[in-house]
Amino acid sequence: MKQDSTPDFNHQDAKQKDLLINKSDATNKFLTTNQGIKINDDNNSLKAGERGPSLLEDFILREKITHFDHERIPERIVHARGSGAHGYFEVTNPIPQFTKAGFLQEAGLRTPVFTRFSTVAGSRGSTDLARDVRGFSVKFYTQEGIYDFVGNNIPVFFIQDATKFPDLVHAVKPEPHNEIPQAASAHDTFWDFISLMPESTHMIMWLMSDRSLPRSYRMMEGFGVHTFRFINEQNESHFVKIHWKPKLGTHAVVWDEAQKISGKDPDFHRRDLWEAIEMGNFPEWELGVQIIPEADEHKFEFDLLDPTKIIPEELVPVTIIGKMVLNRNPDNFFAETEQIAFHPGHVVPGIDFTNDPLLQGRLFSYTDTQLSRLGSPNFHEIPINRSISPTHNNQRDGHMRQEINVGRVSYSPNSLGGGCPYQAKIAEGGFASFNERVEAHKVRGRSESFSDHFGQAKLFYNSQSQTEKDHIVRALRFELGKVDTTAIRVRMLGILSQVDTDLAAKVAKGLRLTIPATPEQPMNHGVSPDADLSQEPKSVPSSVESSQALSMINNPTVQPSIESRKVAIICADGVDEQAVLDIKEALLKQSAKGCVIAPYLGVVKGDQGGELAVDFSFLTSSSVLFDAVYIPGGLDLNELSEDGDVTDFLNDAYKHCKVIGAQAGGIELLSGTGFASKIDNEDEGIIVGRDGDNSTFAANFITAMANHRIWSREKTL
Ligand code: HDE
Repeated sequence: MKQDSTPDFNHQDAKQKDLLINKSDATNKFLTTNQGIKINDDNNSLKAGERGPSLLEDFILREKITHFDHERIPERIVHARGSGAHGYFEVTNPIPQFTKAGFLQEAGLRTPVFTRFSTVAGSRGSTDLARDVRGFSVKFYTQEGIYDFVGNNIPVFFIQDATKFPDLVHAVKPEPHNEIPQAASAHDTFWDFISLMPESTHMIMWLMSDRSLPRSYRMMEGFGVHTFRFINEQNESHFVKIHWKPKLGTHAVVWDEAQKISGKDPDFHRRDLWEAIEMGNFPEWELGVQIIPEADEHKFEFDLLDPTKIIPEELVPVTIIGKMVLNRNPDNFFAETEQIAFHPGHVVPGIDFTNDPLLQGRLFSYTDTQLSRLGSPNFHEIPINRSISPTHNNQRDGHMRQEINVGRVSYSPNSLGGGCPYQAKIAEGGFASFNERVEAHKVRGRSESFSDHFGQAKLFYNSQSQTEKDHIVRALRFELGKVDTTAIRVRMLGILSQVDTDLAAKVAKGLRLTIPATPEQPMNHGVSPDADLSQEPKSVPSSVESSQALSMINNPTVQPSIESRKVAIICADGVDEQAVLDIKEALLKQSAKGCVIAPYLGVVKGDQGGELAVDFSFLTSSSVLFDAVYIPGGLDLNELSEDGDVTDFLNDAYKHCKVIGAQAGGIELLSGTGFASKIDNEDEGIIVGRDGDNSTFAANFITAMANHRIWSREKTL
């Protein structure tokens, strides 16, 4: 059935209502066994005498321990580490001319969603700040059934064919003999594989860029990666690439900062998402589409079916059609975030697949993996996975079946059940696959149109600002520097030289190696003698030389803002309390937050006799957990400037290109900790206020912060 044509604004709550029947709240309730027996003593097991052996009869002990013994399920083979939230999707610009999907038909129509972000390589307990791709999955509970968007924060992928996925994942995961390193690509097996797979070069440029170190899940883009199809009421198909654009812009941390955050707060992204939602700073993205008519399928210098390619926005602009707002944290991590099961094959009428060979393989994998992860073909009955539109079919039984199907009929055709459940005509909302004509020989091969492996890697590199290019060089020096086998490093230099000779030379300089004169032909490793080697990797120059949308720094759509940013306010007894209150208020007006950091927890005494609550001590926080630092006047300099923690705090903030502000006596503290020459040289990110005008100081501080980082501090390579 098509979605109601009148916008139903209550529909956004439909999933919450659906989940209610499974929620359990123990407030003011008795403790019971799973069989409902009230428990009288939860502290002692049943024994033969107070000092004697436990009795097998103790069904309460056995039930409790047995359940505990089985609490864990296998973690996801990839994307194990993740965090999620509920929210809604709202249509802003309906596109019925392209798709008949009910949830995209009416402006204002809201559909409930659950969105999960993840890293790829690390285990469930690994750090959020690994250099890695981020998963970006959205489950839409539409009135026509479940639609899953299962994308990444990078618009291309490492490989072109699904059959290489297990190899890729084996290569990047911890090495099998010693299970080292955790959540890191900087090791031999990963770069061995990559250096032999030139098709991964474009993806490697993105992975080595700051895209793989997001400042927040709320500040990253999402991409469907593959080309999909939209199908309209007339059964016409258009190709589509799907984009999510974050309202807060796309921002990253720097690598040294990422590594330190991993120690100080490995839950940094999880906490950030949770706290933002609790504070009412609801994360928001716009949904955009690039639409390509069927007739234009072969118009580009790359193949639309090749998942290692983007469509530059200069060739096909992104049209915004809706927005997603995440406004509710889960009640229970396991029940919701862990048990949610996404699948790119969960589509609704109006959305369909292409023959992208990576996508085709994924269509098999995602149901299959749930069978071992969630343990049963009934995983769709788990509350978070349950469709809010009714489900009826003749599938029956299996582990943990919840539904109680009534009647004697579980087959079709039937007459005993009146032929129910009925098949739906297309006009009644029945899903019919797009009737694409396919006429071909059965081959185990790859289209020649997939053999450009360097053209768009160059486009990406050329589109970066100098700062971003330098970060890519440093990332490659780090990653390859962690590789023990010199031959792998050299082979990678050969690949990089096909992207950009300057890039390769700078990486080579860092590794003290020479770029090989003739790059090895990587494809020839491990191929069978009769394999077709005619498709050597090549470089097709991109018709677009540089694309601003690919740079985070040059991207014109990112507006300066400090919304939801955090500022560390360094305090001690005697602090100018009015200055602290004024900056906090100024930050709050821009939806940012000031946190008081002091040598000790509790309170600090202000210069007017008031008290300021301390949020963190230097021991429980670190400047890597904040976006900027402010030092007010009136501090007890003896207490602060001799404390190495304060110096580390400021040094890290400076090194990570963050804004540091100081007023009155705070300027002395800054000078005393080695920043005197930087103040004199008028570093644009060091904001000083000497005249006691708190509001002008706050305005200057906020303006400097709104540009995210002071990149001019970094030495150009
Ligand atoms: Fe996945 N991927 N993938 N993947 N993927 C999984 O499914 C797989 C690929 C992505 O938050 C698994 O339920 C194959 C591309 C995300 O729960 C598994 C191939 C993209 C998530 C699987 C790919 C993704 C997964 C593991 C190559 C971006 C996390 C657990 C053919 C477009 C979803 C699970 C969540 C998860 C297989 C490639 C995104 C094993 C075989 C390309 C965001 O089924």
